Amino acid sequence: MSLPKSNLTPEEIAFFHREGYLVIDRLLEESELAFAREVYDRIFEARTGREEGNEFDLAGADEDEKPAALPQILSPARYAPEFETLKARERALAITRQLLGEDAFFSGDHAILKPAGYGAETPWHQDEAYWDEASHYNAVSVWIPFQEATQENGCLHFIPGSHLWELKPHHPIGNDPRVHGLEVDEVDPSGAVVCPLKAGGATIHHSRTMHYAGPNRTQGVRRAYIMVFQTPARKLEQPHDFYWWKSRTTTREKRAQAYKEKQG
Ligand SMILES: O=C(O)CCC(=O)C(=O)O
Repeated sequence: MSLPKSNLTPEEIAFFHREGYLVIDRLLEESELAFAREVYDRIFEARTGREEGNEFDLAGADEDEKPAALPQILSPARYAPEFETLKARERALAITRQLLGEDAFFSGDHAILKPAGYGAETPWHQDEAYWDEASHYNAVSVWIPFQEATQENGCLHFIPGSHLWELKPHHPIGNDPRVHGLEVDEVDPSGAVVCPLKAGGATIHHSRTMHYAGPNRTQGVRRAYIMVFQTPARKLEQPHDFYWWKSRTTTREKRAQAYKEKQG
């Protein structure tokens, strides 16, 4: 695949490796924004992927009859291949290869919606706490808001340099085993950097960078589309112990299991 030339400067690359995040003013073309929003709203409106366990409430107990506090869809491009056609995908891959190495590849996507007026906060966490405890990762998330992202509607906050930390212990949000979302046990956010963005801008963060997004206190929805890129993961001789997954009883898992059994 011929990729657009990535335009990160040596200073930007050095900034990412030092701070664990990077701000890109524009990743998604202005002309693609309205289309991207339309596709995004369509799949959230239809709760696409719910039966398979791929649509759920990241911050709540995920009961069918209650509106989700923080709706999330895993692998949205599977349901809306329009996302694969966005030029931002190729651009993000080219940028990521500058940051992680030429063997970096797209490893998945997800979307997190903060509904107008009540979308919940995304608590402080490191992404790797969600992943395989037996693997070592060299990975980033490219986070793109499809409207302006502000401190009021839930832009990202990062703790500079935290990508160099060990993976910290996490627990389900609110210590509720029915909740899929994770929160770090302890963190001092006093040195955090807030990263507001224009629509179609992006932040890139390392898979260990400690990050947070506030609740949506505005009258508009906050849409974020996230692509994950990584180099091939390496198996750890001494796996971590992600005990926070072991006591989990989410309805998302139950739906995923039932769906698998139905498929045979
Ligand atoms: O969009 C959000 O609220 C949080 C995003 C996030 O945690 C991530 O992209 O890793």
